[in-house]
Amino acid sequence: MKYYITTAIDYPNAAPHIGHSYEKIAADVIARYHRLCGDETFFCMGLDENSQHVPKAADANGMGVREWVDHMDATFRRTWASVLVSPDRFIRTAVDQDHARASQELFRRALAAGDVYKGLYTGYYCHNCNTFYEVADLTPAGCCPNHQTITPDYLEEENYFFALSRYTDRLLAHLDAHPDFIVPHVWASEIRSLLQRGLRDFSVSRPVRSARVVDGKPWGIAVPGDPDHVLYVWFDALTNYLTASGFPDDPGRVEHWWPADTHVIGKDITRFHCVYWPAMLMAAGVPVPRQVAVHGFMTLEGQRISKTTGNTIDPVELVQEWGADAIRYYVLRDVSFDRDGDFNRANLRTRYTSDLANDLGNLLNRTVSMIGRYRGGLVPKPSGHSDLRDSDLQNIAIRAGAGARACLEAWDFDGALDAVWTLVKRANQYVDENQPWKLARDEAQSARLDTVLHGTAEALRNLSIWLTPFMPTACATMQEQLGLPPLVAGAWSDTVEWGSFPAGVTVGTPTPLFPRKDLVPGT
Ligand code: ME8
Repeated sequence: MKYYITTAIDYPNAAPHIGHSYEKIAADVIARYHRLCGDETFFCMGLDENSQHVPKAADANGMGVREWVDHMDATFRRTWASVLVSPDRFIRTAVDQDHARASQELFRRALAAGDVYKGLYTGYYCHNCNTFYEVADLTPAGCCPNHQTITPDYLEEENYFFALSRYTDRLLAHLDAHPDFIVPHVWASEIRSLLQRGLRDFSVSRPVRSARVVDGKPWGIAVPGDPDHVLYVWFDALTNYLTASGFPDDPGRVEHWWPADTHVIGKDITRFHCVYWPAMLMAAGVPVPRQVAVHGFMTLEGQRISKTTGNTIDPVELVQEWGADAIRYYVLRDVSFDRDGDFNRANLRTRYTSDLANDLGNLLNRTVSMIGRYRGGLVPKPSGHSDLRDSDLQNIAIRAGAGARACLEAWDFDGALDAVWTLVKRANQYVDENQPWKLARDEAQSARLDTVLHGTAEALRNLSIWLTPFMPTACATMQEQLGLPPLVAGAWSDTVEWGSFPAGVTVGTPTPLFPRKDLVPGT
């Protein structure tokens, strides 16, 4: 099966913060999960460069616009690499020429279908979220409902409009026919009520005179056949998902990858993805994506982490302190996908120490050490004699793997980790109950010791597969210490066979997976 997953493309007006990383890590985990299940996976991310607030950010930072976007590109890529997020394509909407072609072709098709027309726009426009508002949408103080502190500009301008009002019924019918189009379902209900209130047409262009001129050209993608307009930035930004599938240059590639399987986005941009985007595609005669997965916000002391508020946390610094695996684990363990959640340094420290260093790291360390000490480093064959403790370990392992899988399919990351941790905990108990250090002193218990060491190694083998999407480096280290080869695509299905740890392999040197930190108060 193929699996095509995308994230929102970020505005490069400032460096990414931990909130942006949440979305990218979540999508990366799902992409890695699909690869592990043997799916041919394509993961796309990028930068939304054509917004007019990007040149403003360049000015504010004393840089030329091109220089600025290149600098932001390097900053974003460095950040994603530091949290081990690895897309197959990273689109830059102001640089990649195939993206300009895709956006213009989509516009042409919507125009040819009679769904794009010229008209006069009057209303408010927030330059930070690039959203058109009516007066009723603004806060009592006249601010953008999204940004709260920014006052949108009043505009009267000739624009091209997209006839969104014609799509209300088709979009409602699409929701009815595809109950999992928007997950979690709470967002589907919200979009449904928005549709039921009726839709208004929206602008899909801005006049060239409102665009910044860079290298002699207006910033933005030209409206085909009309030099006086550039495309509304959301029109081109949404099209990035289609660009990456090969549209319009490579129909065979589009056929293979499109429709996208999942767009992963934050809750502030559902209207664009669940209303505008499917309608734009319907107008152009292109299939609608299978699913939009919507996450909540990461907050700091209850307030949304945002560039506008300035309460940002740099993921790169966190990684330097804790390591990428621990940060990936922490954000998905502590902040549920379906709601807002606070970033909390004390919780990060507790999770690191208790879940990672004590529970998981210690299980690996004691297992590899005991195999070294009692069996000369060779993983023994189980004896054939097993008791209730062994079958319990096996049952919990099977339930944990199935539970993790079901949760990942449902975008429930903390549920998946909870499920996996039932085995981490049970395997540690299994060691405590069986006391291999006592068995090792009694020759008559040698077969039992073999079973226990093999069972524990087997639990770790499974854990190292299920946790790979979350903690790829730590899991590669686990496999290395267990003497196992690196994982191959499709490895997840192996775990159905409990007990398949290859006896006779030589374990590596036991080294702490998550070294205990000297804990500095207040960090
Ligand atoms: O919206 N917690 O870009 P953006 C979790 N360019 N997610 C957060 C967050 C937080 N505190 N703050 C932001 C845009 N995000 C457009 C997208 S897609 C065709 C165009 C998420 O840089 C936000 O919800 O403002 C969005 O999904 C992504 O980061 C990019 O936000």
